[in-house]
Amino acid sequence: MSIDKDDIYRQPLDQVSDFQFDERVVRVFPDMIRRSVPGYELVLELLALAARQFSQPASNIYDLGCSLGAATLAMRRTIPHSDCRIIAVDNSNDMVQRCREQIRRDNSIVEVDVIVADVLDIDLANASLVVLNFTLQFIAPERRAALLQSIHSGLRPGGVLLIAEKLSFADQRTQQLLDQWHQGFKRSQGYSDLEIAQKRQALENVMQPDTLETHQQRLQQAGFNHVCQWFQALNFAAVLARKD
Ligand code: GEK
Repeated sequence: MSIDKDDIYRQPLDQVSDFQFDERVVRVFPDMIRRSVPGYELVLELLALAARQFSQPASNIYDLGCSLGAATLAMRRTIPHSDCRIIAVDNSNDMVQRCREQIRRDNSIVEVDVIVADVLDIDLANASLVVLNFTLQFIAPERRAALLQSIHSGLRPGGVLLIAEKLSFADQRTQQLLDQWHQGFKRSQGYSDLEIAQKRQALENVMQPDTLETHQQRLQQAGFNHVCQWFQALNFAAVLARKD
């Protein structure tokens, strides 16, 4: 797939509407996420290693909010069990169409189903590994706990959930400092101040980050026995939650 450069917010807009994962975003998505999320590529590399370590024979691996399938592809290439199946889910039809093309071009053995669905409507079963790679932040906050409970009940014993997210911070100084640092990261990736401001406005009602403490507490309440942080770059972090 040829990757177009993200120029969606380059020109001044009369009105900035809410961000949507539509055809326009699909076209530039790989460039957009790499230039917006510090450490995105490293997280993918580590997900590939996680798939090697945590996938269990004859189990399902879920990639919830799969976009173009970057995490699915990374994991597919390292899962050592040919009888595993990856179920990749996204509620954007445009994303899923393009994701299916990407998967078709890859000839790894593990089977992949790419499904258009809301992750809140999925019945997970026989899972050894579930990935929410920068997806939970787009789910309505009041529905996040129920989603984690349903993931917990769909996991096998020893199963693992990996969540990567943008964080918010209770401490205002930390919030400001990391926000500014993140803006500096985006500038260094070639985004102008106007692009940064318009994208931020578009995401305001759509993406709602939680604090690390909220993530940890909610995972424990959902029944996970072990929760630990495994990554942070500026205001982006990732946690592992394991079911005994
Ligand atoms: C990656 N994981 O490249 N149900 C299903 N999908 C959803 C829902 C929902 N309720 N809400 C949002 N999405 C990917 C990156 S992007 C992160 C994930 C970002 C989908 C949405 O359509 C989009 O494709 C994805 O979640 C979030 O590893 O753009 O920052």
